[in-house]
Order: sequence, then C-alpha cells, then structure tokens
Amino acid sequence: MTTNKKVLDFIEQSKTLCQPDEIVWIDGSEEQLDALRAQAVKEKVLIKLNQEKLPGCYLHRTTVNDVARVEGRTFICSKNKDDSAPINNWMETSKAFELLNGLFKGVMKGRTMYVIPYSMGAVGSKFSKIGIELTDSIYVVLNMAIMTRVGKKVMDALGDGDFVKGLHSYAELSEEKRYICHFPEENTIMSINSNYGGNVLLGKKCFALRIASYLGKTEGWMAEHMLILGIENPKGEIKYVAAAFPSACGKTNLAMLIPPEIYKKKGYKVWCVGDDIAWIRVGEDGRLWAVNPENGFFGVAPGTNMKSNPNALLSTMKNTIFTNVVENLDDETVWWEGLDKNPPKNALDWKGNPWNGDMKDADGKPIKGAHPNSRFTAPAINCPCLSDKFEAPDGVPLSAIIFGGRRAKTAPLVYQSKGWDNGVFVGSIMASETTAAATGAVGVVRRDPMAMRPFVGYNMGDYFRHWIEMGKKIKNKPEIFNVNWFRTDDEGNFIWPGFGDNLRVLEWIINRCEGKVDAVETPIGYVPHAEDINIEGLNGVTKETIEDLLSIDVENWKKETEGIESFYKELGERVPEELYAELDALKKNLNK
Ligand code: OXD
Ligand code: MN
Repeated sequence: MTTNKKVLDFIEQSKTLCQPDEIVWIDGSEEQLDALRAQAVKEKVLIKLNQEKLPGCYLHRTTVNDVARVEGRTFICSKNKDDSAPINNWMETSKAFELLNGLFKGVMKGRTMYVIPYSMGAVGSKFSKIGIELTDSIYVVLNMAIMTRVGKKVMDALGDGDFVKGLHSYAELSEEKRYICHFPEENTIMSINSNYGGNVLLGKKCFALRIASYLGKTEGWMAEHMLILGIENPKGEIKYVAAAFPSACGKTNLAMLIPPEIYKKKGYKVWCVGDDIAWIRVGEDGRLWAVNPENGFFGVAPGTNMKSNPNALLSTMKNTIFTNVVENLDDETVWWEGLDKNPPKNALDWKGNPWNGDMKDADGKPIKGAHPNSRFTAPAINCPCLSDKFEAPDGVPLSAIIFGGRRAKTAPLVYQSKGWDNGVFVGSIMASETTAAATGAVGVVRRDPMAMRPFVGYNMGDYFRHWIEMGKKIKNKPEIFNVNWFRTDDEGNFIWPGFGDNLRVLEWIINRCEGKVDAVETPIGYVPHAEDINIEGLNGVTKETIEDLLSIDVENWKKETEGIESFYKELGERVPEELYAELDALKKNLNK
C-alpha cells in the first residue's frame, strides 16, 4: 500500500521483533471491515447484537483485570527525568526500549499483525497528523475504524511523510507486565498486555494528547483535553467554545447539550464538534482555531439515557461497539445502570455471568450488571447534533475557553479570568473533589491542571510555560472562564440543575465575550450580576439561589491558595514565575 521507506522499515522491524504469522493491512474498505467483524464473532471477540434494533452493533467483554486506563502503568519516557516528571511516571528512554523489546519478543507468534494507518483530524488537512498502529487485536482494529479515519486514503495523504509509530499487543493480558509507554522524543508509543480502550486505541489519549501535547510544544500549537461546541443564537450566529473538565464531570453531556425548552422555543441550538480532545492553533486572523482530531465517541455507558444525554444515546443506535455492558438475552440488545428503570430479566452481566435486575448483594444493595466504566464506541456521524464544521480542515474559531471541576463549596457557578495569564493560572489550579462514589475519603482535592494531569506528555511546569507563551502569539485572545456545576447545599444536594440548563451559563459567557453584559469584580475574577443569569422557566431556582451560587467565601479561598502553593512546589522549579505572580496577586486581593 506504500513505498514510504520509514513505514516499511517500521513494519519490518516490528515483524522481526513480534514474529506474527501474517501481516494484514487495513485498507478502510467496508468489505474488509465486514470480514473482520465476522471473524471477530467467530473467534468470540465480539457478540453480534439484534441487527433490527441495533444495526451494525456488537458487544465485547474485556478480561476482568483490564477495565480502565491504568495511570500507574502509564509512562512518559525521555532521556532526562525532569523532562517528564514529577507528575508523570518516568522511564529512561533506552531502559524502556530494552524492557519493552524484551516483552514484545515473539509475542505475535500464531497471530496476525494488523497495520492500521490512521489520521487524527480530517484526512489531508494540514493540521491533521498521521499514525500507524500495529496490533494483534481485532477489537483494536474495529474500534480504531470508528474512532479515527483509517485506511488507504490515509497512506495516500502520508506520501513519504512522518508518522507516529504505535505498537500494541494484548500479549497475555498480564497485569504485572502491562505497560503503556510513550516516547515523545521518538514519536513512538508501545502498549502491551492490555486490550482496554484508553490503553490500546493509540490514536486517542496516547497520541492525540500525550504525544501531541509534546508536538504542540515544539511546533507552537496545543493539544488539550477539551470538548468543543457551537452555540447558535436565534439570529443563526454560531459561537464556539472549548471546555476542559476532569474525567467524570459530564464532558460528553455538555458537548451534546439539549437547550432548555424556553431556549429551544427562541431558536437556540447547540452543535457538537467534539467531546474529548481539541487540537488548537493560532489562525491567520489571530484567533484560536480548534479541531476535534477524533472521528467517534468513546463514551461511558452507565448514566447515559434519554434524559441525561439523548444525543449520545441516539449515537449508539447503529454501527457501535459496546464494551462491558449487560447483554439482554431475550432480544440481544444491551443495558446498563441508568439507561432506564427496566433492567432485563434474562441477561448476562459484563463478566458474562447470568444476571437480572432483581439481584441483591448480602447488604441488600442491587448487584450491578454493567461495569461502571463500561463504554460505547460510536461513530461521530451518528450524533444528531453533530456540527457541520466537524470535518472543516481549519476547525472552528474559539470565543471562549472554559475550565471546570467538581467543587462542593469553593468555586462559584462561573467566573471570568482577568486576561490570558490569569486564565492560565485558573486552568493550572483546576481541581476536583472526590465524591462518595469513588473509593477513599470524600472531599479530597485532586489537582488536575487543565484536566491534563494524566495526559501531558512532558513536564507540567513546561506545559504551563507553553500556555503562557501561546498567549503572546494570539492577537485576538479568547476569554477564559471557570465553571462549577457541582456546588452543594449544607445537606450535600446539588444547587444548580446542570445538564441542559448549563446553557444559561454559556449564554452569559458568550455575552461577556461580546461585551454585551457587565460583571462584578471579585478577588478571583469577574462573576455575573445575579440577574444576568437567565432563570426563566427554571423551577425552584430564584435570584437568591443564583446569588448563593455566585458567592465567594474568602476564608475558603485563603485555604485554597495554600493548596495551590504546595501543588506548585510539588511540580518543581519549572512552574513559570508568571503563575507565582498570579498567585501573589490573588493572595493580595483576598486580604484587601
Ligand atoms: C476518558 C477519560 O476516557 O478522560 O475520556 O478518562
Ligand atoms: Mn477524556
């Protein structure tokens, strides 16, 4: 399929190392993918679902020890420790290659090695990047064919150019020998002993965030853990925002938001460009432009339903691969906790054991059927609110960047930073508090700068420096905001309704970007006048509720500055002085 010598060498070297019986190029044709699906069903890698109700849909079960990203087994390898540490796990490049080459030796004997040429971003766009993933997993091939653009057209676009090398083998799925290793300095990813999405679909977190963040630093652009959405007003004008939230803060829900009734009636619409990753560049017009490099959604199934996120649910109705959800044996469909109130009576749980919705554990609690991190891999094209700019080679211009986290008391519903450097500071102090649902103590703050803690492919201080430097290149900067949908009352109940009503906050954000509304200056930034958040048609939320949501507890924030300072210290010497200056300014403001 190619005469690109670098590609041929990479395949030849990997063949010598892994010793597969056979090599198969993925050309991206429907015939080939169909044949692979049939083979996967025969080999019991996939289960074919009800083709009338869920055309083109399949179910996969992972092994029990392989159900999530493994941050403890994920490494950023570089020659110098400081170029990766202290937040990342570090391995020295040559040591890591030695270890992995040992593990990959002969690992594909008796198996086929698939060659997947894939493009992150529209094929042929000058902003897109190409990767080649070599894998022995049909599951990976079929998921990559949903999540990215694959096949011959990608090789044609590559010509004799450069690409990111990715080598994956599920090997023996051993937990002890599981490694997800990134070599940003060598444009290489090696992943072994897992077959779970985030660890093995190398285009996603591994390339589009970890390797790409490093490429962005060297080439002057940004790879961010952000959704991108467009808000269309009744005049038909569309403004785009990108937003970063830590995992499990509702990114996919916000990306596919359904406007509240009163907004719908007026003609507001929301368009989804992406739900997880944004590649951002400075355009010729001096604005920031963002593309979603992916081609599908790898979403969490539990909690997805016709109320929480109808667009996501509708996206999964065809050509989707479900992983670790419940299999309904009566009609060969799928189910998960939070889909509806009618769990199947005759089903298999995510492990493949007999299950029904009435089963209880020794404490009388319902036994879950789907894994809490069970997933759907759905083509973006299925999404009813997909933006018509989804394939636009230059992406969409950003009016605002939004950061957010899960904070019970500290952060107000929304505030605006005082310019770019202050906005970078706001992103750098992002945090979420652990909830009762997670293991460990409740209310423990985990700092997750720009939601990139697990995804920056280099030193975090250098990453902050890159943000500061980017600011100097952007003539028409977007405004930077922070939101918090998760403020609670004294009984621990969420005060803000969230979901579609978050559009009310986005509306204020857009109005601020356009200079249409003023705001109140506080020690942390600008917050809305309560009356500028539209509460029309919102039951139980009054102007007083909004005032409460926007209030800033100075004592709490003083404590917060101590937490920020110790986090910066933990990150080491490369944290830019500009950010320490922002911290000092905040402290002064709080003491005024
Ligand atoms: C994801 C994550 O799966 O951020 O997108 O964990
Ligand atoms: Mn994510």
